[in-house]
Amino acid sequence: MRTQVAIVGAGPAGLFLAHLLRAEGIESVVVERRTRAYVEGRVRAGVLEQGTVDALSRLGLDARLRREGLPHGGTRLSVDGAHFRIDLAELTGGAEVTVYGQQEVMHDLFEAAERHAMPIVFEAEGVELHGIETERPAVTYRTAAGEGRIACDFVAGCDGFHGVCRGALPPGVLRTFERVYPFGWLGILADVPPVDEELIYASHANGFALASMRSPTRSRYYLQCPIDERLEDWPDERFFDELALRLGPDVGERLVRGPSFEKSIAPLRSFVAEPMRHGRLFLLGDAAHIVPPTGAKGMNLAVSDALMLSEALDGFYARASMAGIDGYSARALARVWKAERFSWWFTGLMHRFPEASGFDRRMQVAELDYLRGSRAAQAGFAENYVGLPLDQDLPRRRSVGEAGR
Ligand code: RFL
Ligand code: PHB
Repeated sequence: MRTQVAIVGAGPAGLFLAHLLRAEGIESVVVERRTRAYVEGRVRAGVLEQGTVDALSRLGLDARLRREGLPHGGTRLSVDGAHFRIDLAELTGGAEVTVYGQQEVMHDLFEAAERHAMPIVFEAEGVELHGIETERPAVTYRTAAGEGRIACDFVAGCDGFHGVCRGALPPGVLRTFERVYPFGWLGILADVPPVDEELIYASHANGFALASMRSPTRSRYYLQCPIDERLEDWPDERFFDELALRLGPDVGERLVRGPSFEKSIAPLRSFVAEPMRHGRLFLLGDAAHIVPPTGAKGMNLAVSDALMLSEALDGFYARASMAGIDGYSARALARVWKAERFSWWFTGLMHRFPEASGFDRRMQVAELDYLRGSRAAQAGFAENYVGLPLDQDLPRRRSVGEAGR
């Protein structure tokens, strides 16, 4: 098989890239280790930045999102039960986020891929990259049908944190930066109406909690927990009791309880691998960087990487320009590091750290109080939360200072 771009991994980074390339008339083949049902079934992200929604619109893949997605013009923060709202739309000149699960995004991307007969090889084992330092790289794999080989011009490594592509860079090229947090998020899904119309991020002496949702009838709730916690120790009743406590009495008494149908613990990590390109191999999404989920940035970063790489490859194929390809890593990393900073900062502000002293807690509470009372601080939060533009020095909307004039 021969194509222009071989894409390893059919998560958000890989499938967005395949669709963006198709829109530019560039051929690709996607190679995925799992089945479509498995990839679509993974319960993960819930919040789409404006730029992610715009990308789906440009691809003509936003019909269901417009019907079922929940636009949020604000988000709530809670400190030991006292709440305040950050008006995202007002502070950013009209930007919003949209609550629409990663599962729904994946479903829409797979449906459209099927409609357009885009080639995706599922259940591909033993994926290996070859010749990434040459102009003729290749990807090989095994399926039940036998051995496969894709000869290509470029390889896009979209295979997530545990994939093989990052490891295909020669030793000594890659530098990695990492912070592992000493806690996890225990998350549940339940078919009960969400406790609030907007998300509530709660900082409590017992630890962090998040009240999120998937639809007007489906809630997604999270509790900070020790990383070695056992799911069996968290029956639904205990989960809801603790959630109500951390959200505080006003909100806690509105909480509708119901049986969870998904329960899992996710570790929290900040991680960046540099560079994001070597020779003819590019890294995108979780293959290159991980953020803790506190800022809801992970899937959105996968999409912005795909947008940047599709522009770079369009420059190569349409104008024989190497500029975008040579600039991809630095351009992507500039945005990645800012999202890393925001997610790290928001995680540090909201969570209970095992080694934290009384002084440290007072610092968190003081900063949250400052955020509650300062328009400037809220504007900085809002600008990051709705998503920075692809290139920050080229503003795509009114600057924060102009908002509300
Ligand atoms: P993915 O989604 O991990 O997809 C990688 C794909 O590659 C396949 N693969 C391979 N294929 C072939 N050969 C191999 N050797 C392979 N190895 C792996 C895998 O099967 C998979 O299909 O990476 P991608 O595309 O970079 O997308 C990243 C996002 O999925 C991730 O960042 C988000 O889910 C993170 N995240 C959130 N992001 C947001 O933007 N907003 C959120 O609200 C949000 N909440 C979350 C989250 C992640 C969470 N967990 C469980 C980690 C909440 C949670 C709890
Ligand atoms: C979610 O709904 O899964 C979600 C929402 C916001 C976050 C992280 C996860 O910051």
